[in-house]
Amino acid sequence: MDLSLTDDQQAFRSLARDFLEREAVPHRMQWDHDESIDLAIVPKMAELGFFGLTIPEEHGGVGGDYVTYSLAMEELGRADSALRGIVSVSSGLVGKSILVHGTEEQKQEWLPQLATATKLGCFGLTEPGTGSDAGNLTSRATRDGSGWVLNGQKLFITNGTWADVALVFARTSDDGPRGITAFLVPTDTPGFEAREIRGKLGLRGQATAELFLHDVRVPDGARLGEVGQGFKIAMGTLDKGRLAVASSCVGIVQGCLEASVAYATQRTQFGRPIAAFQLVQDLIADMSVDADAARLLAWRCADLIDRGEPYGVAASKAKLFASEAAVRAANNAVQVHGGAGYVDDFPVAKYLRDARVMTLYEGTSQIQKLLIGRAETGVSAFT
Ligand code: COS
Repeated sequence: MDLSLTDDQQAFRSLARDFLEREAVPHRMQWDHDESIDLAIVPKMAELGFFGLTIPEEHGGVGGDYVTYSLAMEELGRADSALRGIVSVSSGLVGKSILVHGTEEQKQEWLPQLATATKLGCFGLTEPGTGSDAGNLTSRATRDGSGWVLNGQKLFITNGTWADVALVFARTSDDGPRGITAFLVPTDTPGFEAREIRGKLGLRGQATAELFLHDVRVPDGARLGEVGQGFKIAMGTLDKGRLAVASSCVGIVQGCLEASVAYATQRTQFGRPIAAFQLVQDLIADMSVDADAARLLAWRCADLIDRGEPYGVAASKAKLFASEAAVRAANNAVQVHGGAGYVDDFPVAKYLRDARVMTLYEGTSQIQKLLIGRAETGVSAFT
C-alpha cells in the first residue's frame, strides 16, 4: 500500500528490504537461538544509513524525514525486530534526545558516532520498581563538587551490554517527575555495570540488560538538559520511540501476512489449497486490514512530525493499534500454519514471540489508552 511516497522514500524502502532479505532474513533464526545477533551486521546497517536517518548531515547523519524513518522501521520489523531495537534505541531514543536537548559539545561528541553506529547508546529509564510510573524512579544523582555521583539500578534496558553511552534518568530532588535529571554516562565509567538478561520470550537476538550504578561519577558536562527536566526529555523522546515501535509492528503484521499467504496457497488439505477455505481467508483478511490500518496510523504520526505539528497522541494511537495488531496477526499466522507454525521452520512463531513485548514496552497498551483518554476528555487518570 503506497500513499504518495516520494521517489526517495520508495528508493530507501526497497534498498532496505533488499539489504535485510540478504543480510538478516537468512540468519534471524540462528541469532534467535544464539540469543545474539551477529554484531557484524551493525556497521553494514550503518553504511546503508539506518542509524543516521533523521539525524542532520551536519551531525554526521543522513538526514531524511520521519516517513522514511517509519518505512525503515517497518522493514526492520518485517525482517527481525531485534535489529529494529538496536537502531531505534541507539540513534532514536538516545540520539534524538541529544539532538533536541544536547549542548553543542554533547552533539559533537556523540551524534556522529551514534549516527554511524561506531558507538551504541542505551536508554536507562525503567527500574525494578518503576515501569509505567516512570515519574517515580528512585535512582539518585547527587552533587559532588562540580560533578555528580549516580547510584541506582535500571531494568530491561535494550542494548544495555552493547552500549558505549547510557542515557540515565536519575532523581536530583524529591519533586516527583519534576525532580528527575538526565545524564549521558559513558559505560566504561567506573561503577557502571551491565548484566545481560537471558531467556526472554522474544527479541532474543537483542541484548537486554540490568544496569547497576555504584557511585558513578560524571562531570556536570554529562548532564543532558536542565536539572529537573529529565522526565520531559524522556516523555518527549518516547513519543518518537512509540512511532518506531508502531512502524516495526507494521512490519510484523506485513511479514505475517506474506508468510500466511505463501503457506496457505501451497498447503493442501481436503484436496485443495487451504487458501480456498473461507475460514483461512477470514484470518488473512484481518491481517491485511490490520497492516493497512496500522501503517496509515504510523504514517500519519510520521507526517505530523515532518510538518512540525503536535504528534504525541497520534504516536500513542499508532503504537496502541499496531502493537495489538502485531500480536493478533502473529497469533493468526500461527493458526494458518497449524503445527508448522509452532516450530521454527517458518518465521511466524518468532513473529509471535517478538510481537508480545510490543504491547508492553515504551508504554503499555493501557498507558496509551489513558493518554488517548486524557486527550479526549481533558481528565487525567494519573492524578
Ligand atoms: N513531552 C514533553 N513533556 C511531557 C510529556 C511529553 N510527551 N508528557 C508529560 N510531559 C510533562 C508534563 O507537561 C509535565 O510538565 P510540567 O511539570 O511543566 O507540568 C511533566 O512532564 C509531568 O507530567 P505528568 O506528571 O502529568 O506526567 P504524565 O501524566 O504526562 O505521565 C505517564 C504519566 C504514566 C503517562 C508517564 O509516566 C508514562 O508515559 N509512563 C510510561 C513510561 C514508559 O513508556 N515506559 C517505558 C520506558 S522505555 S521501555
